[in-house]
Amino acid sequence: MPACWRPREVAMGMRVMMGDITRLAVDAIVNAANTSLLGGGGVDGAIHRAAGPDLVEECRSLNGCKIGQAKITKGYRLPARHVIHTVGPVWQGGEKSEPEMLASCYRKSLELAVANDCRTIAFPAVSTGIYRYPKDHAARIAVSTVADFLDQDPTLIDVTFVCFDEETAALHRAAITALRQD
Ligand code: AR6
Repeated sequence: MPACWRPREVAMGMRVMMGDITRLAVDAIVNAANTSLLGGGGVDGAIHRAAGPDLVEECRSLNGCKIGQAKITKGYRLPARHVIHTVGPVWQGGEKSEPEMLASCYRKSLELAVANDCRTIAFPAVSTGIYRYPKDHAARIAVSTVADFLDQDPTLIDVTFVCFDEETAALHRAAITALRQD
């Protein structure tokens, strides 16, 4: 495992790592996509670049994806077997169902992972980049939604939050710690 991948916290089947999600050899990585599913910037751009052009070809056949939903493809040149594309909400102040939509992204991605026999899944911090969702709120939603899911479905054994910056990693670790203290 490259030195940049530093496991920081393991609790309830969840761990936090710093690093580039395109490097992870897990059953499924999650992409923070847009409704077209045809690529973009941020982690979406990185995933498409690493997977190669066959990924966008398969994505074309999916007819897009609604906010809060998820669709699955193969991983092509990625070390991950699958990519689960989910579309997070654009932050508009928090009164436009953004929390519910963000939670739905995590839940639907996990449901799709289980339905496709994926036992290891890695998430980026959906919506917290170009879509401007406040990082602390998003981390709490991510962690609590995944924890609720794992409580109900122990078949999905390993969930990794792959954070691109130390602040995001610290927020995920803090959210996991807070959950343990409940
Ligand atoms: N590995 C892990 N995390 C990453 C990586 C990477 N390689 N690259 C960026 N991040 P963003 P969004 C982090 O903007 O806010 C695209 O154009 C990043 O630091 O990728 O959901 C889509 O097509 C941040 O913490 O996604 C949509 O149009 C997190 O990933 C739009 O951006 C999410 O940032 C989606 O915006």
